[in-house]
Amino acid sequence: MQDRGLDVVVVGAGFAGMYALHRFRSMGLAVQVIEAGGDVGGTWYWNRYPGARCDVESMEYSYSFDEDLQQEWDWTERYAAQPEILRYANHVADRFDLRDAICFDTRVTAATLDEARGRWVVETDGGRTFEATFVVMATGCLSSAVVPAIEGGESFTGATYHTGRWPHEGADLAGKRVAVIGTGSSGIQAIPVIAREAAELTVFQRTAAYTVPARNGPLDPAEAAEIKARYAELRAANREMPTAMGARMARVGASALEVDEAERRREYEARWERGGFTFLASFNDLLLDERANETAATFVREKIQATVRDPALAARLSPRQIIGCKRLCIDTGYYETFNEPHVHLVDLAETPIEAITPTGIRTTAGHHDLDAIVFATGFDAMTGALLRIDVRGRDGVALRDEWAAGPHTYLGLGIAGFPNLFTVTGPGSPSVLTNMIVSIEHHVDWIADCIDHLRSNGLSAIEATAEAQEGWIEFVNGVAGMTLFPTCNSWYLGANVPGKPRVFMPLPGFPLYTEICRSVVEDGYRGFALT
Ligand code: NA7
Repeated sequence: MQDRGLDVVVVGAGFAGMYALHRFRSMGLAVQVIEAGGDVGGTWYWNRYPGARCDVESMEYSYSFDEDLQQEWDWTERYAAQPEILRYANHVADRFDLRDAICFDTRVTAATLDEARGRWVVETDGGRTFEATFVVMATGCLSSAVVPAIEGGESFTGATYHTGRWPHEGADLAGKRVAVIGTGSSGIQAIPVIAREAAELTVFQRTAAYTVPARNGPLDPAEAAEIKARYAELRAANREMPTAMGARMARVGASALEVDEAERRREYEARWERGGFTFLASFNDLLLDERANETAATFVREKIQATVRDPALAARLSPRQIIGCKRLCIDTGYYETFNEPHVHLVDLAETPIEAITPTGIRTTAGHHDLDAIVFATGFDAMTGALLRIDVRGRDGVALRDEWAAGPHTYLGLGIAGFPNLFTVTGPGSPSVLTNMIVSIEHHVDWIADCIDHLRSNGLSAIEATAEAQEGWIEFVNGVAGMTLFPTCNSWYLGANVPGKPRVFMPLPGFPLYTEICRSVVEDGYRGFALT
């Protein structure tokens, strides 16, 4: 079966795909969304692990495009848990009647440009094919789960789970001997919750992560009302923040090295007590200057030592890398969990995993008998979901080949050789370094305005030029190189996936980026060829 009369195919029905559908449809375009999951929600559809929660505050992690929507929805907690965010996604789908344009349980396998006809042919695993003028990849930055290849991985006879593909019916871990491999955001959220039900919990840590208390709790209705009363103003202020969030706790212009030790401590302590990402906004040079960064890192290590009773265990849990270089984690009771007698830490730097066996995990120090293994091992970030699709542009060139040495885009929106194909929050844009929903809305609006521009000027195609693309990559590398981000083995760099090219993928700094996108349009889509 083939659907031919479409203007746009959108791949993915997460927050990006849902807004794209709504926005494009309200312009009168014929849109089809294709989604691998059984319903809307994207990352919040898949990540159902115990403790799953957004690390951006709920009043900020929500759409701003519709005033009535943002006024009518009431969040219950300061940080929304996965079920509540999924309810929100469903509410949006119902409210804007999105479902009838979404083809669920269907994975896009290929997207091929038919150059002669100026159409994209999109193939799916269900055998259905779609044809459209534009393809918008709303495939998510963290949607391609990675289970590491460990010897004997298939031999384990107990239950295995990945946090990013958690079973809908849940996992019964009560009274079980459970391993969690991985201590990124997912592991750090899941570990305290799993510890409450497991008989024994063993955490396998490759790199200790920095985590700051969430101080989650019921959302104060007075605070929510106060935010809603001036929502537009707050959203606008957030768009002026480097990470597109946290304007309410901004501190502008102070270097950690300009103030004395006592003032630094007061600032860190206040933000530690408030909880959340705002800790990294204590001073403006924490991700620019190693000495400044070390003051914040030392503060957190001291907190770990004060929380974890066994000093040797506290030392193993203490990270050494730059704080904020990997995404800062936000936790509820993470370090405290390690004071429980049934919770154990295996430091893989000291005793690496040798193999998974039918009954557990063997390290160089011995065997751990297990009933269940939870992989909290992350994602093939930013490019994984895109490259799983066989995307072919001009002359049949495969995106997989084009990106063999790392992703090349212009603005994280367009790719030379792939006309009329857009990436939402693609590599080369701020994306994962920001509040994702703000970046998503910005990209969808930019793409919508672009399509509108083409239509109203009788143009049929837009394509990034190779020169603009090369210049953009240099620019992104240059900006990233001025920060401390490239100094550690993060998934921003692709370092967590063996064999993946090490390229720093997101662009730090949301306001500068949006300003560039605006000026590109103002200059008649500078760097794009319009035909
Ligand atoms: P992350 O942040 O990529 O964390 C994955 C964790 O798994 C991290 O601690 C990794 O250690 C560890 N890992 C990965 N592979 C292995 C192997 N082979 N052996 C042992 N340990 C391993 O993913 P999350 O799901 O926690 O979070 C992703 C994002 O979702 C997060 O940043 C938020 O934006 C939401 P490593 O640090 O690589 O040494």
